[in-house]
Amino acid sequence: MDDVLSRAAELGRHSDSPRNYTRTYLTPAHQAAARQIAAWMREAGMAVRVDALGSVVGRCEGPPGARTLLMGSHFDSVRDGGKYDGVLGILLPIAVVGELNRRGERPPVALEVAAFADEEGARFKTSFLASRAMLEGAASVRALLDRRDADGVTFADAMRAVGLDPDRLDEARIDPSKLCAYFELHIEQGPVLLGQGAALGVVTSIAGGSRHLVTVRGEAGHAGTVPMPMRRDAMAAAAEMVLAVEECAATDQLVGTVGMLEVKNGTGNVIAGEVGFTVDLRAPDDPRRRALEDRVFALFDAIAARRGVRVEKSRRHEVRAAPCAEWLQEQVAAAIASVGAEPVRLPSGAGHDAMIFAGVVDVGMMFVRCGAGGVSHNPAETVTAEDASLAARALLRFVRDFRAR
Ligand code: HGY
Ligand code: MN
Ligand code: MN
Repeated sequence: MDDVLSRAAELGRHSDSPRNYTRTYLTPAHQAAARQIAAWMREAGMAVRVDALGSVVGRCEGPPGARTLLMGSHFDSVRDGGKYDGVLGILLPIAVVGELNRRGERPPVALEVAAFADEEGARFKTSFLASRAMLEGAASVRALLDRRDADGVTFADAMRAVGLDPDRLDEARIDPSKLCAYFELHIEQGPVLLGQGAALGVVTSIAGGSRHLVTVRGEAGHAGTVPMPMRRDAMAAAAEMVLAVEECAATDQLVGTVGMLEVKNGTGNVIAGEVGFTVDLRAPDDPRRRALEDRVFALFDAIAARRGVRVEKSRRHEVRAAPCAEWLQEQVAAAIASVGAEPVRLPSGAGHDAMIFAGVVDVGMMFVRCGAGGVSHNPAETVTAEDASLAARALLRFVRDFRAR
């Protein structure tokens, strides 16, 4: 089958930055990657379309009247990320469809491979944008069109710049009743498979998450003249809140992350008047995540009151925890076992487009072992050629033996 890792390396050269691998929504690098993916889909014998949000979808017909197994993942990235996050879940299904066509084999159902244009949301602070739009159309996107990126470009203008029309968002919608399942192959992005000496895993569930933007407002002042007890220092208050996120998540054995923090008009000799930061909270089930949110935000209010600053929290994104259907787990496990690998079952701490589909169709996921200690969202992210080849063979078997329920 196609050499997926060399294709991942080739796609990795399409980056917004010459210094690292960063591919954000609708940039020139993103569009070059989209064209390359479309070309590989055509080479594999698929009919290809680009949807209203810029996702690239390849289709391989199945038996007359058969429903569709949708396989997919994303081809945008985080900043300074790894080359396999999302991309592997696009390239491996393309390789499998190509192999079926080379063998002259018709799949048991129709197959579609979706390369989602935006999942990480790094450019416009969106999340799961492209998969949401496939199911919700304009309803999930229209409110984002005025968002601006770091250069002040609006989401709508970024669409127009690549020939997409913000007034035709609804055309991205698909009819989920035509799907028999959604399947996503992804690197694990963690150390579990590595720790168990397993190359492939069966995902049992996907942790839910929420992301918040927190703004702390104190009083800017002169670093040399304001006595410490008289300060309403937004930076010191934010720092205490950041540590509160870490402490609450650790205590609850969940995960909480502050990934971005920005001081408004920050200057070395000025007491910070306003600080903004992000909070990302995740849990295997929604009640535990909401309890964590409540604890964290109650602590923010107490810290703000004690320090005489104001704190505002706005929820920017929330996605519910999602189960992987048992019948799909069984078929994924059988495919992994058929290539001589141990089908280790594990939950996903990372979010995936599969969560968005879980609301309307049964979803399944297969993980591929992450090298380098299981690190991801980091340029050190890696997959071995052996594991990629084993994943391709397992995926081929999964597709050939697939039985819709
Ligand atoms: O944040 C996530 O879990 C995914 O990488 N978007
Ligand atoms: Mn990611
Ligand atoms: Mn991903």
